[in-house]
Amino acid sequence: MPFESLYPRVTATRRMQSMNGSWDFQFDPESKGVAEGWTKGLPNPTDMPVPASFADVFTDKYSREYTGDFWYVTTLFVPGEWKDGSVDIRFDSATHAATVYVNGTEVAHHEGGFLPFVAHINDAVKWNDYNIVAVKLNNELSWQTLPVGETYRLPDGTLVSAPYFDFYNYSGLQRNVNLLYTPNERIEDLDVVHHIDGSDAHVDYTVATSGDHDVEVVVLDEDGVEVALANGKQGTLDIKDVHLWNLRAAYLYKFVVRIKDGDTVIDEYFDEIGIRTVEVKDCKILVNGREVYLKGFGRHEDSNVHGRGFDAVMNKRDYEDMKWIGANSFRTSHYPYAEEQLYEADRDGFFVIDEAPTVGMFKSTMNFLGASGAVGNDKPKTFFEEESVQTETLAIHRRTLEEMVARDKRHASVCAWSLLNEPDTTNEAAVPYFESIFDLVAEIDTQKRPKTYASIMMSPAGVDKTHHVADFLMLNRYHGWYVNGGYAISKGTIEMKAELEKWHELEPTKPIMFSEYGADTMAGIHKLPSVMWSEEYQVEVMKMWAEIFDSYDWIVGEQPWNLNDFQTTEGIMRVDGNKKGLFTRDRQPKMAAFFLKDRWTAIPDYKA
Ligand code: GCB
Repeated sequence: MPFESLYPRVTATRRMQSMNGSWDFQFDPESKGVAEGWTKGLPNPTDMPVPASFADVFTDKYSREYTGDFWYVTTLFVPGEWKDGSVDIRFDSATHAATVYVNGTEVAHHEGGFLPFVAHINDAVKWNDYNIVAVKLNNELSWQTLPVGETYRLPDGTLVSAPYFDFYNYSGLQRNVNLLYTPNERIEDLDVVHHIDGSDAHVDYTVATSGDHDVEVVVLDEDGVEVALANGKQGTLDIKDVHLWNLRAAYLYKFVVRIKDGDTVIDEYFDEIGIRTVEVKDCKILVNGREVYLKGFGRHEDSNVHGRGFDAVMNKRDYEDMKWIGANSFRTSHYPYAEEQLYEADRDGFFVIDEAPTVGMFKSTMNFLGASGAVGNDKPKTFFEEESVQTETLAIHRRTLEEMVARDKRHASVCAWSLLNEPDTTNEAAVPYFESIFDLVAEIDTQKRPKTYASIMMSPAGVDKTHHVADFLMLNRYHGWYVNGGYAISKGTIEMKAELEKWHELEPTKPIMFSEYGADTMAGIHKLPSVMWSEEYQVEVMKMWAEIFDSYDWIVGEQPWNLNDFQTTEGIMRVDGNKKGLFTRDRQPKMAAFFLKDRWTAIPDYKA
């Protein structure tokens, strides 16, 4: 699906009309919408803003917790002058599955709630006229959805989702929706691979188009001065005295691609691209050949009332908070974030570990099944021993990775891939599955970025069967919270160091970073001496981990959980959500944020 991988833009040849705004909305608990003609209008709609999650705009619990089919409908005027080109609706995401209809005709179906897709609508539209666009969504969870979970019925028949993951199952049209016009002969993809050669760079590029005309690629620097030019769908751009993209010191070139017929421009597309290399070597992560130390966070796209709805204001604040505290990186836990977030990371020089929506692949009380009290934990087999996981889920996972790499491959900020969060790696059955997805990404990512997964505490060194596939190790560990909490915190240090030394013995050349650690902390609870949940205790937990990180030079980064407090399914382990944020849900710092600011602003982004 190359075309949807291009972030939509207006250029000399492309047009775009936002479809954000107020749509008609209705739940369809009996899944009767198609049979009853809802594709042409909803019988009893309420209005719903796009983009947003639907859950938190409602005041009743049935609506917030709603699981099943639901519909969004809007009226769309399609300009007649666009008839000579391709007209498509691009959904930046639709969570988790969507079928799109135009004037009652099905035009697209997509599964997976965190990556874009397009509906090609030329054959279904009335030109220069009003059209009805209807989207039937579904937010049920299963072992074949990413993220993974279950859906069950209450005695009265109400469907309930039981996430195997610790964040609220927000859904809906949560990102931008745009109507696009592109010429029929169009640019469909652009791929770049960077090589640094002294003070110069060579960029190998490949352009995919839907036709045979010549392609030209021009590179402009930040002052708009042309610095390189090449012709052909494939080639190399030579950039003299290159300004490299570096951590917290970004530089972006504008790559302009044109399909030309003599002097006539048939199609034009551009992207802002940073030039840098990333590799893992001798226990180090190197950006442009220089050793980095990662300071940052696991995050969520989550805010009050908007839920997971795209929120440019909150995103901006998150970047300002991360800059204030001295961070240089984050992980898109636990799903690919909106493309606007990656463009911001490109501009601000953040090292992003881009994570697939592959979370919940562990059957135990810690996968938040227990926390939500929803379903039993009596499964005899481990996750990867289930046949449907090795066949259907694997196929879906592979397709999702293809979509994610296609969308995110040009971003300088995307420096590594996380292919799973906390999977069950305790059993050999995980091995062929992991090899399949890691080999796939090695093949399709032409920049050959490092690949990894976030390891769960129940699968420590010696138990984990899959670490051989990872280029660097990422550990999620909760000493000081789920184990060895409170007064026993010093025991956590001893146990963690013992595990780390075992990891280093097993993988003596692989760098290790911490992708999660932390403590739930209710902002405003102060206690002397500290108790768990107090702000003082979160500071102690951060200090305990800092001492561990500073003990080994093969530890290459620290990303506490989480940047902000965030919403989860209700349950006895969560007080209106997960409170491990260093900032509150409204983006104000807790005490421990000041400790991290002091620590991180004293640690340089590059070791040398
Ligand atoms: C984890 C998960 C994360 C949870 C976190 C927690 O290991 O990866 O999604 O929110 O622990 O707070 O328990």
